Amino acid sequence: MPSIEEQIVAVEDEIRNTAYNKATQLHIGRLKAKLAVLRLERETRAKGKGGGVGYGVRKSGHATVGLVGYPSVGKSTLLNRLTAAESETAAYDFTTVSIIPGMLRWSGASIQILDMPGLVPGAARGRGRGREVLSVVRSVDLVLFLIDPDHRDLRALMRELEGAGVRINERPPRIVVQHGERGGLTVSSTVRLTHLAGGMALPIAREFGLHNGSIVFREDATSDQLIDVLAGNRVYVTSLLVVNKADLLSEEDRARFVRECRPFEPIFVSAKEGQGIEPLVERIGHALRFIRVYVKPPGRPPDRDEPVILRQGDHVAELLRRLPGELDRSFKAAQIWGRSARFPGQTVGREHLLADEDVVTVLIARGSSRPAG
Ligand SMILES: Nc1nc2c(ncn2[C@@H]2O[C@H](COP(=O)(O)OP(=O)(O)OP(=O)(O)O)[C@@H](O)[C@H]2O)c(=O)[nH]1
Ligand SMILES: [Mg+2]
Repeated sequence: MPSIEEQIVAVEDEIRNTAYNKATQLHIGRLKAKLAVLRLERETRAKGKGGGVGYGVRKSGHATVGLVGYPSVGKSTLLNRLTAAESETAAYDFTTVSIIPGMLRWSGASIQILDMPGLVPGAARGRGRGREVLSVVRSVDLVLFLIDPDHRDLRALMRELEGAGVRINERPPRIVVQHGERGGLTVSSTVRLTHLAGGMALPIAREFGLHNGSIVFREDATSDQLIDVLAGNRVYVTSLLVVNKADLLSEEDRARFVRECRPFEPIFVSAKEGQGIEPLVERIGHALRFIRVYVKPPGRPPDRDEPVILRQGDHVAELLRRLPGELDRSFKAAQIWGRSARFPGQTVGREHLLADEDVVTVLIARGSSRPAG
C-alpha cells in the first residue's frame, strides 16, 4: 500500500498529465476530490502526531497580517521597517526560524504584523518550517506576499497556500451541503449550472463519502468550489502583493512585474532604503477594511481622538461588544450621525450596519446604572 504522500503525488501527477476537455472534465473533478480527501487525511495524521499546530503566536491588535515569501526576499527587513520590532536579517536563507510579531499603527488601529520563516515549495508536506507557517497563515486577516527580483514566482507561492486549504482573494462559494442518514443524495440549484451540469456533482460528493443528504447551489460553482465546501476546512484570506528590493529595479523591470503579476497590482517597496512604505501602509489599512466609529456621550461632543476601530460589515452589535461595561445587556437603542444614518440622529437597533466615521450615541434602558457613551 503506497503511503499517503505517494498517493498524493500520484494523483497530482495524473491531474497534471490529463488534458482538460469536455470528455475528461468529470474524471479530473473526481481526481481533484480524491486529492482533497487525501490531503485532509494527511492533515489529520499530522495533527495526531502533534506536528500540526504551529508556533502558538498570540494575536493582538485590531487585525493580524502575515508576511509570506521565499527565504531572503526581505520579510524581516520589512517588519523592522514597518514596526519597532527587531527581527534578525541576513543575506542567507532561513535566517528567521520562528514567528516574530511587531505592531504597526494606522489611523488609530493597531495592526499586528507577523514575520515568518521563508516558505519553500513542498511546505505543505512539511518542508522547511512550512507546516507551521501555513497554520499561522490560516489564522491571519491579511497575507502580504513578498517577492523580489530573484524570487518572482508568485504562482508557486500561492499554490503552496492553496494546497493547504487557504483561498486567496476569493469568497466562500454559495453552496449549501447537508448530510443525511438515508434517502440518497439530491442536487438542486437556484441558478443554471455550466461547470457542474448533468449530475457532475454526484461523483465528487461520493469521493467525500457523501451518499445521503442534499447539495444546493446558489451560484454557478466550479468543481474546485464544490470540493472546497465538501472538504470544509478552507479559510478565505485577503492578500496584497509586495515587490521588495525595488531599489534594484529599473523602470522596465517594474513594468515586467506589473505584467507578470496580474491580476495583482504589485506595491513596490524597498524595505532597506525605506521607499514606498507609506503607500504600502495605506494599502494595508484599506485592505483590512477598517472603519472608525466615534462614540458621543449624550449631550456632549464625540470623542474624535479615540475612534473605536471596527471592520466594514460590522453592526452596532459589534460596537457594543467593544465598549466597556455591560452595554450588551442594558442597550436600548443607538443614535447615529454620519454616512450610515438616513438622517442625522437616526435611532437604530443592534442590527444597524455602521460606516466609516459614523458618530454613535448609545442609549441604555432606564434603570441601568450607567449612561453609556
Ligand atoms: N537591495 C535590497 N536588499 C534588501 C532589501 N530588503 C532586504 N534586503 C536584503 O536581503 C537580505 C535578506 O533580508 P531578510 O530581511 O533577512 O530576508 P527574509 O525574507 O527575512 O529571509 P528569511 O528569514 O531567511 O526567510 C538581507 O541581506 C537584506 O539586507 C531591499 O529593499 N533592497
Ligand atoms: Mg527573515
